[in-house]
Order: sequence, then structure tokens, then C-alpha cells
Amino acid sequence: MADEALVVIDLQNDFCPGGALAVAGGDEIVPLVNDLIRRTDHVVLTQDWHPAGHSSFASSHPGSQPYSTFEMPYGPQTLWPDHCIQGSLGSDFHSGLAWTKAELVIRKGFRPDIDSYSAFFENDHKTPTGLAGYLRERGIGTLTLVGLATDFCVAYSALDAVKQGFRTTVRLDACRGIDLNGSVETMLAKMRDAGVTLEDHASD
Ligand code: VGL
Ligand code: ZN
Repeated sequence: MADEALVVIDLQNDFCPGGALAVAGGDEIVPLVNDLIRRTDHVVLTQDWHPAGHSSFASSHPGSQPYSTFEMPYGPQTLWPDHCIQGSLGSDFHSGLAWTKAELVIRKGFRPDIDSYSAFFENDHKTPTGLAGYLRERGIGTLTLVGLATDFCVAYSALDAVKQGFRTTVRLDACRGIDLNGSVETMLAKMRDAGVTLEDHASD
């Protein structure tokens, strides 16, 4: 339908097996995502896009380990291995992704001092990426989200999408999670409570 968009979150090499922040099975979703791209009128991609030395990298905080929590001015932030550095091979979309149909690529995480999981707002929950305005101007009110990772960028994007008034579905069979301390279960519950439709067609 013309008022629908597919939003493909961070389907990049660094989040796939062999990448710097590999999500288990991250590459397995590519054929299904390509199928959804073919079947959807409007396609938007997000691309995690960090400068070297980004503040979300554990390597930027001497003595800190990846996957630990660090107190930033905007709140607690998980620290990650260096990943998705602008222009690196790891920041490229997975080579099998049928990305050419995308009408927009939203880059996020490019400000050195703030991370951005959501496609809509940075992690201060205040700084917009511009995506909500873009979609509204184009008359798009219904979103399907797929990609990586279920419990971080997909979930944060879905929660912001419903808050911004979009009818929002996450296709869980076209997502894979990182799962830190039960974060997949936690974020699935948050999405459900917030009114995100969770669909899993894996067993269809
Ligand atoms: C992501 C951690 C750090 C994601 C991005 O795409 O879910 N996770 N940067
Ligand atoms: Zn990142």
C-alpha cells in the first residue's frame, strides 16, 4: 500500500557473522528482507555510521570493557566494540542486501558524543534524525521494521515509531538479537506494552 514503508535497520557487515559486533544469525535474514523489499512500495534503510573514536566504543574509555555500562551525560550507555566506522567495510550493507530500491538511507550515530540506536531519535531521546518528518511529509503512516539488532536498534526504533504515531509492526522472523542480560525478552515486552505489533512468520 502507498502509505506503508519498510524500514530495514542496520543490515551491515559489522552486525553479521565475521563482523566487529556480530549478531548470531544476522546474515540469515537477508533473503526474507529482500523478499519484503520487493513487496513493499517504499523502503527506507538505516546505517549505523560512527566516526573513529566514537563515545559508544569501549576503546574510547580507558579501562572499560565492551558490553559494560558507562554513565554518559544523557544516561547509561552500553559500550561496544569499535564497529560501523564511517566508510569502512564493516559499515557497508551486507553484500546480499537488495538495497537499490531504498528511497532514503538514514545514517545515525555520527555525532561523536552521543549514540543513536533509534532511527528517529538519538540516545538522549531529544535529538531527531528527521525520519518522522520525512515519513509524514510523504503521507506514510504504517511501518514494518526488520533488521539488526532486535533488542537495540530495532526495538528503540519501534518504540519511537509508535510514540510518533506510526502504526508499527516488527517482523521478528526478519530480525536477530544481541541478547545482553535478557535484553531480547525485556525489549519484546516493552514493544508489546507500547502497542508495537510483533509478528513472527517463521513457523508459517
Ligand atoms: C546497534 C549496538 C550498537 C544496533 C548499533 O544496530 O542494534 N547495536 N550500535
Ligand atoms: Zn553503533
